Amino acid sequence: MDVTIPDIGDAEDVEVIEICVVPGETVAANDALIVIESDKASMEVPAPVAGTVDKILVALGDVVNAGDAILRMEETSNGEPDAAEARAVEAAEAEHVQPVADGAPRAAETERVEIRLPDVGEAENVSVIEVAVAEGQAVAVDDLLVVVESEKASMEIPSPFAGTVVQVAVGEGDDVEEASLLVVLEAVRTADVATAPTIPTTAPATEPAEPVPPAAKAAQSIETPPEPVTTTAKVYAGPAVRRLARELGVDLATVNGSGARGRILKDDVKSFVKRTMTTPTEGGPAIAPMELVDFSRFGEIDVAPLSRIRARGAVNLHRSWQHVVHVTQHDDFDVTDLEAFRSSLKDEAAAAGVKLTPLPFVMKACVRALQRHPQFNASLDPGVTSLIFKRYHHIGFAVDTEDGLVVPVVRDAGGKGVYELAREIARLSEAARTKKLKPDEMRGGSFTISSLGAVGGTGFTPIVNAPEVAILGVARLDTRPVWDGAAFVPRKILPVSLSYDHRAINGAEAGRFVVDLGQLLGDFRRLAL
Ligand code: CAO
Repeated sequence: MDVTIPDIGDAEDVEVIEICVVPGETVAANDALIVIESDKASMEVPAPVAGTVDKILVALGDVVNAGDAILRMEETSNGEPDAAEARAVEAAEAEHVQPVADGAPRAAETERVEIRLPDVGEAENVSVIEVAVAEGQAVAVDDLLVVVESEKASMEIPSPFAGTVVQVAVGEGDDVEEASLLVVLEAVRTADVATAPTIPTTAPATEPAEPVPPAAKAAQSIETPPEPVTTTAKVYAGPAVRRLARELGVDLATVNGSGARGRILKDDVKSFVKRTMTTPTEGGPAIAPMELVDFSRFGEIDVAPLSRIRARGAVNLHRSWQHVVHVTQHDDFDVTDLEAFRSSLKDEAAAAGVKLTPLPFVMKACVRALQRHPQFNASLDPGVTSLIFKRYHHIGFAVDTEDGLVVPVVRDAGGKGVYELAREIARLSEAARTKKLKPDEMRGGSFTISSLGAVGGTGFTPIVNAPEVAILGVARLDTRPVWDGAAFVPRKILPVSLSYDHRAINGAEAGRFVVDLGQLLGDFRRLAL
């Protein structure tokens, strides 16, 4: 027989997200065959009868609709209800008649029961995060109906009775409080109900020895601790959990469920990720991924995609942050004389069409310091076995653009005078801001300067632009009172912060580099030495 997708309400074009069986597998009636998922919910398509799977007609990711054939199976006759029994079971279903172990259906009382949210303690802002049932669906005792979540915990609301869902009074995202109506059940009450879980109305009247029907599995697992779910074929989890697992790239088949009957909860997925990520590996403990928080639960939000520059920059910065052993050395340079010199050049520079900011002077001095301290103009090989010294001095500088940070490179900065450097900086930053930089103008840097001087601040810790090994952060120069041994005198002070890769450079070397740079900027004539 062909098994088809049942009526799935308003949902159309639902996706096959899980195939729970393989050809040749024996299934009991009601065993999950596949799981489909719409935008709002996921749903297991159960085996209508016990039998053997012959052929699977869909693949993961296929889009299906009600009536589509998903699987071909052969109904088993051994131990299965014969046609008459099957009809009796159907009749029992229709009239809420409870089949019992001896196969003789007997009438059961049905009663409308309202399932309301129980006492949720101190919890505030409780909302529905998962609705696990649909109207018309048959449920067994302890089947999950709804999952609610407060700011601190999530809570499953199971069905206290077997029966049929006649109304689902909440939707995902609804806010609820104690006693809110969740689900209305047409509950089946029999004498057995009080003492044992009710066999769902769809269970076969005569239980075959093997395979074990789902109702029996349910009964077993209520009495004994739930078996961990370990096979891909039998993942038991709701849509929200499946969505979370997909977002985090977790294979649910490898997660043990701690919920009723081995159901996988969100917390199980999170603990799994945490365990996996913190299991020490060769390179040390890995880092657990950030969780996606639904901020809209706390207030209005806007979501803007990152520009490609920002997204790529984020990846590069993160990589550098993880690989480079960062140390930042701070210093204040007395640049009073340099500032006097720069002011004196203003008219001349303007006549030459150049804007002389402190940056080209800093760049010029950096090249000289790099020549004297070549390990700052180097890269570590990825295996961290050698230092690659560069004989060229291509200096990158960070440019703030509306799309994010861009780092153009001034080539052979050592061979250029301050005016020429100023022109190059102006040209490249203009090109960066108007998106006209050529790829070659962003490659090959051997050292980077990040100047926030025009913006402000007294210091910051720049991230090394790996595979370079050092970066100079320049903050805003200011006039400060400095003690000259006899009195406080006003001096122009330029705060700088040198971040470096401690794997390639040791602290004393960094100290010497910074002192040297300070002397060069303190007395620019030293560049001639
Ligand atoms: N202290 C005080 N004033 C400074 C200064 C400093 N350290 N550096 C520059 N200024 C002044 C300049 O003299 C100029 O003043 P005037 O307009 O009076 O002449 C003004 O600030 C603006 O300078 P600028 O920004 O036009 O030029 P620049 O050479 O200093 O910098 C550039 C060029 C491209 C680096 C800069 O425009 C920029 O984008 N900076 C941001 C870099 C950034 O985002 N870094 C952080 C990266 S995260 O690591």
